[in-house]
Amino acid sequence: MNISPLQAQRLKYVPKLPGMLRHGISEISVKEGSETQSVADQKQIRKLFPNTYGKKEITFEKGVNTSEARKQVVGVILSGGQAPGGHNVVCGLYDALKATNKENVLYGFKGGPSGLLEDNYLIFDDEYIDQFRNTGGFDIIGSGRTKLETEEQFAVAAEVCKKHGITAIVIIGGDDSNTNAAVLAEYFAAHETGVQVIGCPKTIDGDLKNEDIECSFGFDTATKTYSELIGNIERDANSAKKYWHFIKVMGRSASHVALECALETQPNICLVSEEVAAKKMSLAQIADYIADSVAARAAKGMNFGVAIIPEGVVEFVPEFSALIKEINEMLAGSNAESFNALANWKEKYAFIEKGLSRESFCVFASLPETVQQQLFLERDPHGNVQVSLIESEKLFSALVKANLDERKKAGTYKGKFSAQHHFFGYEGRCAFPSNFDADYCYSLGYNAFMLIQYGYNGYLSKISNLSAPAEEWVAGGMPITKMMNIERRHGEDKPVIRKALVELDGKPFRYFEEHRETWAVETCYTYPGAIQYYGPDEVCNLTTRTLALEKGTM
Ligand code: FBP
Repeated sequence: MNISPLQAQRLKYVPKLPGMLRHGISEISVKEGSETQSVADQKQIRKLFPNTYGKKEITFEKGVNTSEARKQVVGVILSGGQAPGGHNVVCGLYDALKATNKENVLYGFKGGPSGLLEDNYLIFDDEYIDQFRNTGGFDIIGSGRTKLETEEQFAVAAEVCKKHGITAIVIIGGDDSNTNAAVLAEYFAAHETGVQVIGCPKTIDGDLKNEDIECSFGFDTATKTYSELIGNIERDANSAKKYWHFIKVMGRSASHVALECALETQPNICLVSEEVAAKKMSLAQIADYIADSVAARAAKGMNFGVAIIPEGVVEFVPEFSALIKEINEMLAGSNAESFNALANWKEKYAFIEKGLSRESFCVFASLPETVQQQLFLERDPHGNVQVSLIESEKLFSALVKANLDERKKAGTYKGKFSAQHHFFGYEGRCAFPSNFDADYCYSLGYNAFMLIQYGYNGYLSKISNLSAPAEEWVAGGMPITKMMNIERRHGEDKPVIRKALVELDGKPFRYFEEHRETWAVETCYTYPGAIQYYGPDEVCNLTTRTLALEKGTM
């Protein structure tokens, strides 16, 4: 096979399990804790999940394995965006399943949840799975974004499970996919199918976390990959001393990725969307804030810098989200056709001016023309503006330039401003998992099988105490309903796992807040370098700063 030397070495890496799962399958016993309640809206959630609500949290420990000895046929699905370590979840699941009983079978449904609905699968064996150990990507079975959410889909899923004698489904996904896992688990229980559902917390965005889930897998590797690149750019900036780099990093909604990268690299600026929303900052205020740093550094002779922009920030700017809402309404139904039929941008611009309120048109008019046009390019299947396609790194650098031009006219700024733009997203989602993600993911998968073996349904595989060495990690499970509340989605009240945004009174943000004024003016860059897989513990078994700060180990 044609593989790189690093991949050849990584295939041999033996992921570390929590101490309590290291004794061999026959010595893993379960300890039940107390019954659980959903984080909010207990009455409604209980009503919606009569069969799976209120179950007990559980922990595994050394003892006699008392689980029922029955043949297990498990199906696994990778759902949503790629995150480093997904292959190891599958490997851990497979190894625990085979270690329990050689006759057990693992199905992999291909291309995401649609693989289950279309009965499109492969059956894992040693030879196939061994090629994917400790590698990045989801190509072992592929992933997809089909949502498993309707009764019709659940009925098809039940049929497919029945056909293959499947006893459990493991869904590896983010908050939405695990919400759907909980609904599917309830459906299977209500219809007495005998099929269990277990979820595993995935997403590079880091927004699937709560008091039970310390972090989602993939966040560690993705942020380390982006931080390496940002550190390299910082060093380039500090060498050439002639560019301001505007770097957008992934994270559809929450700013955990941007914040973690800032903690790792100490850039001059990092926007945090949650703060922008809390302070109701306008585009002009944000531009002014960045321009202050540019001007202060220029006054010290430093016409260079680095600014990190979270992918989702524009949606958190109140005036911008109001503009998007108006555009969506303006182009609803057949209006989109009339708009598209207009001959040129000048005519379109006049149409837009007529259709928007005065406030929104002012915001629109202040945008660079490329960004204005991006608002009308591709629309999502519901006809809405796709905010992720807006090049916010270019938007902010253009607004900063305009701000600096004004300062120049007023004689308050004499520097030079030349910008470079970058977007780091897909670069990090399929990197070779760091040792942390390789170990964490393998443990999540191994643990998911123990939950299946002990008969749990509607649980999330939970590994905690993650800032300690793997030996001290704690393995167990938590009912997904515990993480749910009711939120308004598409005009309806829906039970969903609460998304974790950056907490402005949390330790990671507070640390950033304490240092950012200095970082904005001085050059305090730190250069994390590439992820290390071999070598001293302090470089190859590092957790994220976010986790270290949250757990008080930094
Ligand atoms: P998940 O929430 O499914 O893990 O995906 C997150 C993410 O990587 C975001 O950071 C990004 O905005 C989005 O996926 C990109 O999606 P796509 O892969 O469909 O372009």
